[in-house]
Amino acid sequence: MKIAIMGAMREEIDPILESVGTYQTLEHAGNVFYTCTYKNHELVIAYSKIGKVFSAITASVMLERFGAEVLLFSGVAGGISKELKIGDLIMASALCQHDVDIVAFGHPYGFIPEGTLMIESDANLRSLASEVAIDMGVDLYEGIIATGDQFVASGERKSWIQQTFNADALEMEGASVACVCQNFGIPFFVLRAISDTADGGASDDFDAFLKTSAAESAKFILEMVKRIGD
Ligand code: OS5
Repeated sequence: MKIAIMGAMREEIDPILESVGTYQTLEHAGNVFYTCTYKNHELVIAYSKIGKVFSAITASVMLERFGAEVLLFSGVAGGISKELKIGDLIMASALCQHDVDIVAFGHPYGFIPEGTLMIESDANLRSLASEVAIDMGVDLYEGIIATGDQFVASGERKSWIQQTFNADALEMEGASVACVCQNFGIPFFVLRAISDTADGGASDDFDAFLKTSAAESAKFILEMVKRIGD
């Protein structure tokens, strides 16, 4: 199967590239795409750069130009739920855009006409992930991930996102990638390991835990890849 694996930052895909062996590189549309064969699958791997616009470009290219049949996102997130500690893994049940605001026209926060407030990730990939978590002996949380073009480092903003969207974690790319996959009819899965708790100390924690948390997420995603199609 042709599988796309993407992250937003180089640090989020480096552990994947280090594990897959040899790969080819191809530059297109402002990104470098890494292709290889791994466990009988053809992989295309890339980091998009930060935010909704760059991640939508990368996801679109992976589906249109590289013909990916499934897309897995691996990276880090700010934790909202008190249950989530730094290093914990969360898979998105559904994703939304916390920075969409056309409430002046009577729409709820996050809603765009002809779109959906929440985009659900693929149920089969989520069940596979639950099995992988049991076999790896790791806790895997499932919940709503809220995406926006903001690095959230404020308790006030974090609470608003929690209350408005019932979100458990937040980041800057998941919902845009989900939107691309929904529109192309491609199954997708978003996994994030917590790097910070999106409040006053977020930037320091992010710097301290980006690499270790990204590695946790990457390791899990590669275990999933090994079992896709079994
Ligand atoms: O991709 C962005 C979203 N990621 C998830 C995340 C998050 N999102 C929102 N709020 C939080 N509290 C979050 N915690 C984790 C992580 C990433 C956040 S933006 C980090 C930007 C850090 C940075 N800025 N400049 N550089 C790094 C240096 C640099 C230089 C050259 C090329 C690339 C980076």
